[in-house]
Amino acid sequence: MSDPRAHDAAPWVAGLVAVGAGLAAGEIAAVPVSPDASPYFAVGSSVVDHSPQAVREWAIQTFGIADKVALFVGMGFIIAAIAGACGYLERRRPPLGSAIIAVFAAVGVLAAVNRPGASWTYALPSILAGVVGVVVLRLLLAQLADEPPRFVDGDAEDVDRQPLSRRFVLAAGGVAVAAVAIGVIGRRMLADTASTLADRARILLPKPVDPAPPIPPGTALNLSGATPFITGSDDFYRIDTALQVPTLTTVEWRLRIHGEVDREVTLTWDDLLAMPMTERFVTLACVSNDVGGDLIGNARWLGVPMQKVLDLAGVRPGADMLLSTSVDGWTCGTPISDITDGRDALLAVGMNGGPLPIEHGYPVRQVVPGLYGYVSATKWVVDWEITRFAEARAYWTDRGWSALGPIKLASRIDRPARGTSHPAGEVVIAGAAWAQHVGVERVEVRIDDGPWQPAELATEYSVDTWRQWKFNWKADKGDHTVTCRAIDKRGRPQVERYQSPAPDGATGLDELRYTVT
Ligand SMILES: Nc1nc2c(c(=O)[nH]1)N[C@H]1C(S)=C(S)[C@@H](COP(=O)(O)O)O[C@H]1N2
Ligand SMILES: [Mo]
Repeated sequence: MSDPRAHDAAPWVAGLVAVGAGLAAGEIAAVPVSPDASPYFAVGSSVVDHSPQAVREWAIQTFGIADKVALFVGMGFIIAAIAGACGYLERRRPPLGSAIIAVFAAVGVLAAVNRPGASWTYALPSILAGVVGVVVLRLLLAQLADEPPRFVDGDAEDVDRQPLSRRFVLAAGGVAVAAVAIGVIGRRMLADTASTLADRARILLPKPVDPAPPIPPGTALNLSGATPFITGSDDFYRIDTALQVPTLTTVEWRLRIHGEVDREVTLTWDDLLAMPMTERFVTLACVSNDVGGDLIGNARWLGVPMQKVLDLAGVRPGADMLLSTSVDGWTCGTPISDITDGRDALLAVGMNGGPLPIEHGYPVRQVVPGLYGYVSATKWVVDWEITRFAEARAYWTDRGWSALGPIKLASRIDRPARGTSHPAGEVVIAGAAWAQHVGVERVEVRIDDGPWQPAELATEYSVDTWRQWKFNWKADKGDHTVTCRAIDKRGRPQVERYQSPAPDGATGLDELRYTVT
């Protein structure tokens, strides 16, 4: 009697299949509404938007650019556990399982109608998901309850201890297959980037009237294992809060400029493309980049100087913040003084010779040398409000990060890889250093507790790009620690004391250990 029967698992399976069917219904129902109306993604996005700073930092530190995948997998496990429990509870204490599904549907409704630009129709997919979940759960459990009790030795067996009915297996299997099919079709239709990709393939970008200066010889050291000077668009780090990449075409794109301006202006793609274009290499960095981290990249950007775009509207005296908003409602506050001081702040349409990749902000994004991405680099940008730091807050400043985010001076060791062994003799250490909009003056290397020794610097391309360096180390036997530090053109060395990225960027020195044999 005590041997485990498949029957014990049946209510859990019923819960899982029912919730899966509900989610699949939610996906397909979101197709005519909006990708943001999908219950799964609406709740996921709200989790991202409301997770505390420490959790976000932990996720980026632990999973890096795979943080979104980690969130999806984590949510999947949590939903599966709750779904199974709903089946169990509905069987034991009806209608508790149905009630929990209804609560989750309500959470979906709330999350969806609070997405940027949402209307009441965003509630419908979650409502449908809840109804389908409850109905399927009840129908499946009814297949179990309908079994007539079997009599063994004259006793009625416990209802829960009967062999699984064929009807239950067929029903659960059938619904599961249908749910997977519908879910996959719904997801494909929601994540449809086809029209954006077609738009991207069709457009022609103008030649810059002010092209990027050529790369002088000696800028790239071309050492294996070291950072290339130019980061390819496919290798460029991606950080954003968008669980589904926004799909905007150049036909749909508008930039509305309003707030403390002399006149409101709305730019179309053709308006923007008619303006003279500038092309520059700029090294973009994320504030979450920890010491030695790789959330940084250097690309060739093509765009219109942001100052020229501001001039179309005319910034009123006293305004000090450009509050930019992306099509998916992310906001960013940039000091107007950093846009108008002559640096190459671009409203960019091109990256490394092509249009922006969709994940990097197609069709239009901002790039401002010297500022971390969270205060400057709005992707899929559609709205500019001219305002004041005293009046407005942006996405990450609302979550504990500093309102101002100048990039901190930093350097990194790229090769040899951490913890590797090397024969005694010459070991070439190399890396990169950056002090955007100030410039790197010097890089120094320290072996164990020895003196700081100068590294050999690659040719500087510009103060807005990172600079490569190398150091020929005469390594003797033993375990060694190699540390690097940069000094900027203002004569300031890197801050040695470690500080984690929050709230305004990491400090501390990159330090790698090697074994020499
Ligand atoms: N719309 C939008 N733009 C955004 C973000 C975002 O979450 N949403 N993240 C910013 C941050 S924190 C960084 S570091 C840069 C990263 O740009 P990339 O993904 O092209 O490297 O984009 C910025 N622009
Ligand atoms: Mo960032």
